[in-house]
Amino acid sequence: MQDRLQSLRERFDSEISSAADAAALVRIRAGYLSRKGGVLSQLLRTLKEVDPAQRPAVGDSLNSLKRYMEERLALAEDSLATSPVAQGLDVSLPGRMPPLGTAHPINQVRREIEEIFLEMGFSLAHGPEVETDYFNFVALNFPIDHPARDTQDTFYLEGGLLLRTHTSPVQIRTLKARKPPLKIIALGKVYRRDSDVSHSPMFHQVEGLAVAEGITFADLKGTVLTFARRIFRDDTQVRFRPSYFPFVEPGAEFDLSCVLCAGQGCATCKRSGWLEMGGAGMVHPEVLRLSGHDPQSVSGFAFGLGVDRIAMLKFGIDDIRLLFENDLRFLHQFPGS
Ligand code: 2U9
Repeated sequence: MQDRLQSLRERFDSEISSAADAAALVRIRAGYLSRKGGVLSQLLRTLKEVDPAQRPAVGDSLNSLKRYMEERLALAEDSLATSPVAQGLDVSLPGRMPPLGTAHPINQVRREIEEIFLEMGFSLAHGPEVETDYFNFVALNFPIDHPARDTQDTFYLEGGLLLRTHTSPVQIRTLKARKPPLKIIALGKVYRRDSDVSHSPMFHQVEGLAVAEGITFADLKGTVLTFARRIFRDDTQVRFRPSYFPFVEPGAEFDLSCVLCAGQGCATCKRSGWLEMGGAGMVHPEVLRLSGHDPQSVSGFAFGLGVDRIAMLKFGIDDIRLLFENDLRFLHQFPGS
């Protein structure tokens, strides 16, 4: 008898757990507890046929099973009555999607650039945007009367501080703190007093620096070409033109074959087939010396390019200022990731 009660309880439990609505509960209640056809009521009626010695124990078990079933049924009926579905919620309605943000186009390009240089063995370096005259100019071999130091071009702050005009101070700080060999890139915001369709007072630069024994201009050319082919198209060509920057010698500017017309000539490259991309060179011996390195035993290359310009070319944006107005109608056009 006790075994029979146990299996009855198990069957009841499984029916209760799978009961989906009030009608199912009514059926279960009738099946087990109704006076006429309920299994338990029938069993209670057969109690008088049980051996009198076992009758009290069987009676107790039957009654406690009955109480158990009544409690569970009452609980199940309660929770169905208060469930959201019982109160009219339509669970088949489509979900309300929360608005998701996306990375700003500059940050999308920034991640791509960092990924490429990390794969080439560079590590990322960071530094402050508020700098001293020493790290921004002196350590980079800028003469005291260089036009970039003019208050017309540089944002000066109180206390002899300034907003960095390039990311080069990050490389100086790294050069002073570490021993070669080192290969770093610094990508971040820089500030210059300038504003038109192709200049914003705040813009983004990426600069690379490699210093070790035996570094040559050929290493620089290979690095820039590899980067250009990864970030734009894999048939991109690079050309270097001699130029001057106080912190490199020899210095150069480099152009890429137009990423839109592949050098055929179009409106973007002003029919020339080439796009000006950035500057580069071998680190000036004086810059190495000022940061505590012997230019006789190590050499280095460095390059710099504008991140915003890369983003504008990749996304077909013709006014740099659009990137910094935070107009969602503009930003939504670059869902990226
Ligand atoms: C150290 C030594 C040398 C980084 C360099 C340039 C040339 C350059 C501009 C390109 C367009 C900046 O974004 S832009 O406006 N950059 O022309 N940058 S070489 O040279 C360094 C940097 C750090 C210690």
